[in-house]
Order: sequence, then structure tokens, then C-alpha cells
Amino acid sequence: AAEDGLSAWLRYAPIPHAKHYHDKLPSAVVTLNATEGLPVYTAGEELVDGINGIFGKELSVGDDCERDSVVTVGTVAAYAKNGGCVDELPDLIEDGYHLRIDGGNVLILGQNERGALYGAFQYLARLAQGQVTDDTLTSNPEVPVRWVNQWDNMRDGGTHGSVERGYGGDSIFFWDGVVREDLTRAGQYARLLASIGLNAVVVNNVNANETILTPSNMDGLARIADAFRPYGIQLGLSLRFDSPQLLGDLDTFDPLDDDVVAWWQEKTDELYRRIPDMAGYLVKANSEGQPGPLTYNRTLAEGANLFAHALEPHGGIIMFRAFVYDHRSLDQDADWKADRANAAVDFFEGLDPDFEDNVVIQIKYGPIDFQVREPVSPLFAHLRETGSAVELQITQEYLGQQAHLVYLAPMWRELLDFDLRADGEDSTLASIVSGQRFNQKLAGYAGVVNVGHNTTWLGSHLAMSNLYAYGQLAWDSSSDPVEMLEAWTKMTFSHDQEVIDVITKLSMESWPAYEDYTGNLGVQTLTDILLGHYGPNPGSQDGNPWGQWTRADADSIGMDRTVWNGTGFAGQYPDEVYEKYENIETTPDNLLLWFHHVPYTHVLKSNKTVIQHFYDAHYRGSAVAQTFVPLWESIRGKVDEERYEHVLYRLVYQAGHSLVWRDSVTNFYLNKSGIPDEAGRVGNY
Ligand code: GCW
Repeated sequence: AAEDGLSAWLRYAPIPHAKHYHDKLPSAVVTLNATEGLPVYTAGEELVDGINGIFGKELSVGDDCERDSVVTVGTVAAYAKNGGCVDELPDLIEDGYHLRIDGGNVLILGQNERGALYGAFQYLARLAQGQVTDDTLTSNPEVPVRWVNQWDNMRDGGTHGSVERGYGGDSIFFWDGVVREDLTRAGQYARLLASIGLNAVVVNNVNANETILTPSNMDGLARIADAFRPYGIQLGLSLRFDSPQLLGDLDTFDPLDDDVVAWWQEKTDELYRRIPDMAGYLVKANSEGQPGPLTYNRTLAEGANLFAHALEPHGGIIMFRAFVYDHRSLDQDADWKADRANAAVDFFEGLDPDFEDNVVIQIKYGPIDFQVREPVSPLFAHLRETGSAVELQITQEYLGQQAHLVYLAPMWRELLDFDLRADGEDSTLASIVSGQRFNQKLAGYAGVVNVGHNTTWLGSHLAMSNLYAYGQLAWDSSSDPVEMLEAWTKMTFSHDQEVIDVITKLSMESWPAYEDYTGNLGVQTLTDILLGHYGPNPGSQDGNPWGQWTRADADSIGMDRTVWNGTGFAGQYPDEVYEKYENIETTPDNLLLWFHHVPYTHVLKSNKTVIQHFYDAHYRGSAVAQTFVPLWESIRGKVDEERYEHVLYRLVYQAGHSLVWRDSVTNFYLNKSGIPDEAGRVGNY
């Protein structure tokens, strides 16, 4: 049964009335120009396994595509070479595919090998959901960059490989400072990611260790790349900026120093000798104590271009993170205008034209740090020549660490649909990170996933819907949260309508409930800032240099980010958005405390006071969490026992912990403000 966790939505479990479909399915699979270890070959294997698992029908493997009742899979080029012709040649871009289902005759063509595999997974996903109908479709990815980041440590204090902000066990890649011998899990992970259209994994933590570049670790990385390759997943690497000094024998890591430039070129060449299809690099510089170009008074662009130049001859790209801020320079008491949220735009202002073509700026969705509610980062509206990628977090660092169910697709949907109104024109986040709004070639998505070695990958079965949804959105940003959930549930758990309805209800209610019982009105997730970002601790937000402040005192709360009186952050947005947030009247309630500092008695658009909203929301959200348990119990027997119990355990925990959240947060503000709850609940539980 542990298998059920490992194969996630790729279980290929038998569907109801499987036999009934046999004569509508192919009887043989033909792969065109397949080489073992490459995606087209893998596609053939998946088709055989999938159709066998879902329908109990065994396909023969042949090479005669003229026969009837055959599923043919390959690249467009291989198909044309074999004399095949499609009536209209599909218009495919890189990684795209064409799928034609005509009863048992199925044609799956990819623009490249990876596309062919994506097409095979798409066909299988339909079958696994019981859709055995004729169709013809062409699907192209919206963006080229569909990456996953893993914050895996090679060595962390002790000896093994932990995962920073990972809640599913130890690293699947590293152990004791080196790459694991057994990389079975790396291959299984690549399979899952390929099935949802993702194309690269950065395997090590952005807080990188220079020893990733020792010759033996580079050999190890090549083995990881070998495990990924059958699935078309490319390997990416996080780098530590001062490696030339720490690992090489240089006395500088100045990005403009000739020896430093040569050192990075040599390392990059060595990597590409081992991994010719390496995707590229990811760099976190000058942030949270990480080294970077600012040490030498070089710009962030000069820092990014150092890697861009080294990668360019190999066709690699550099994802350069915009998460740049100095946690040591923020002083809350001294300065009303100090604001970590300003950092990204401040640091990147003016650099847009300076980045090389193979640089992508990777920007967290909000200006602070993966909070339960943040406005979209204004930096997305500033980069016009340089492409950007939005960084989403699948691992639920501030969102319950997989001990709480929080389905994130509705939040991502809102963020992607948000219109930044750049130059007064339609500028949704989705249109910017697709490269379409500003006409950029390289752009896309980076998801911090942080799976681990346990058999559920993320530590919770239900949390896997977030990974599934992330892949779907990166492929097609218009994907609908409910539809994704239903498809995922059918493939992961059951076709039973009650199971689908229950999981959909739980999941769709989970983010609003979590926001209600953790942090309201844009005040952020009121978690413990200093200790692991888990559990309630509103007091810990303030009085430290981390800058996730609420500025709560006895009378008032919120960050004044206006231009006229506050930190000026609102002014980083294009005019229409700036005006909306600058003005308290037009700021939506759910971001009020993000942009304004108000008395607890301030009356919201909902006609409640801020403090009463806090109280009510915490009671409402935690009450919703209580309903998750009986809802789940209502499908006992319809889900296998092991997964049923695993999920139940977590939902019971969440229900209890939501009460802890409710009581901690409401009591904290009762004590601070002295304003009682109108309903008389707070302090009297
Ligand atoms: O959210 C914070 C995390 C850090 C992380 C950092 C980052 C890898 O708490 O653990 O470091 O962001 O994104 O760089």
C-alpha cells in the first residue's frame, strides 16, 4: 500500500467496468525511433503499464504502425521520416504534443521526445479518469520555464541530507554530504513531474553549499541527471556565490575578476561534459546572509551575468532570485519607513536592461515570503526586457507544513489573475510570466516543492494535489482549481462521486479557513517567525529584524505602506494599482493591514471593526476545520484503509490545532487592545 503514496496520481488503478472498454483501446504500442533511457521509450513503457493497470489489457509492443488498433508514439520528425502523415501537420512549439484518438487507433506526436511523453501521459490521464472517447487535440506549454526547486541540503549540521522547509523526510538526492547511491526515488520523482508537464528540477538548496562542485559530487549529479533523463526532466543546480574562494583557491569572488570568471567557466564546462542537457543554475545572492556581488560593489546584474556568460555556450539559463533583502539592516523601532517589502524593487530598479538574454528573474509571488495572503509582487511590472518567473511554494512553510490541509490552487488562481495594469493596460500576472505581456522569450514558473524520502512524498496524501495543480498551471495558467482537483482525486483515490465531492469540498474550503484562523486582513500568517514558522505566535512578528512586521500596539495595527505617510511600497505599483492601495477607501478588506495602519476600531467595508473581524474570522475558520473530520469520516470504506487513516489523523490534528490558533491569536489581541469580543467568546472558552 505504500506504493499508493509513491505513485501518487499515477497509480493506474483499475477503473469501474474496465473490461467493457477493451475493444475501444489499442492492442499494440509502436514507438518511433525509441532509445532506451529517452522519453519516447519511456512513453511506450508507460502506455503498456497504464493500459494494463487501468483496464487489465495487455498491449503488444511492435514496430508496424500500419496495423489497426495501434497507439503510435514519437516525435513529429520521426513520424514524418517513417512516412507517416497527419492531415494537417500540428503546429507545435518546444515540448508541445499532438494527440489523436480514433477508437483503438491513437497517434501521439511530440515536437520533441519530451512532448511525446507528455502526450502519452495526457492520453493515460484521460483513460485513468474513464474518458475513452475520440478526440483530436494539440497542446503547447504556455511557458518554457516549468521548474521545480528542492531545498535539499547535502549535509546539515549532522551528517545526512535534510530538506530545508521540507516536511516529507530526508533528501531523496543527498546523504552524508554526497549524492545517494540509490537514486530510485529520483527517477520516480521525475516520472511524477513529467506527467504534469514540468521540465527541470534544481536539486539542492538555494542556501547552497560549495561542495556541490567537487569532482565526485559532480559525478553524483550526473547520476541524478541520468535518473531524470528517461522522463525528459533536466537537472538544475543552486550555486553559492563565493565558491571560487571557498572551493577554489582564489582570494576573491568578485564577479568581474578574470580569475573568478575563468573559474566559473571551467566548472560550468566540467558540469556540461558530464551532463550535456543540464538546464542551468539558480542563484540566491546577497540575501539572508548569502554571499553575492554587492560585497564588491558590483550590481546584481553583474552577478547574474557572470553565470549567464558561463552557461551561454551550453544553452543553459540562469534563474536569478529577486528574494534579495538584508535582514540585518531592518530596524523597526528606528524607522517608520523601513520595509522589507520594498527590497526587491529597490535592489532591481534600473537593472532591467543589463541582464543577459539567458537570465530569468525568479520572483516570489508576494513581496515578503509565501504568506497566506500577499499582494502580487510589484517587481513583475518593472522587468520589461528581462523575463521573469513566479516562485510558488508547494511545500507549506507558512501554510501548515502539510499537517494542515491547505489546497493552494485557489490562491494561485487569484494571484495569476491579478491585473497589475502596467502602462494602464491589461497585465495579469499570468500574462507577464508567460512572457506574452512584455514579449519575452524566457519566462515561467518555479515551484518550491521539497518532497522527501517518505512514501507520501510531501508528508500528506492530500497535499499532493498542490503539486499536481502546480504542474497544470505552469502548462496552462487558465486551469481551474476545481477541475484539477476532480481529475486528481479520480486518479489518486477513486471515481466514486462521494469521494470526489468530499475531497473537493474539504480542499476548496481549506485556504479560506486557514486564512481565517491564522492571519486576517492581510496581516500575514501570524506564525512563529523565529521558531520554524509553525504554530501561532503573533507577538513574534514584531521587534526583530526579519521585517514581517504587523506594528501592533495597544490601539492600532498594520503596516502603513502608503506613499503619503508610510513606507512608500504602494508607490512601486503601476498607477492604477498604486492609487487603489494608497487609498484606504479602495483597498480591499483582505489587504487592509498590509497597506494601512489603523485603530482596532476601524470599520471595514463589511461594517465590522478590525478587532471584531479578527475574533469572528478565527471562530469561523476553526469551526470550518472541525467539519473536515466528519466529512472525511463520511467516506470511510470508500478509500483504502491505510490512506484513509493517514488523512484522518492529520485532519483530526488540524481541527485541534485550529482551536489553538484561534485561542492564541484572539487572546493575544484581546490582551493587547483590551477590546472585548462582542459575542463574549474570547477569554471565556
Ligand atoms: O521563506 C524563507 C525560508 C528560508 C528560505 C528563504 C528563501 C531557503 O524561511 O528557509 O531559504 O525563504 O526563499 O531563500
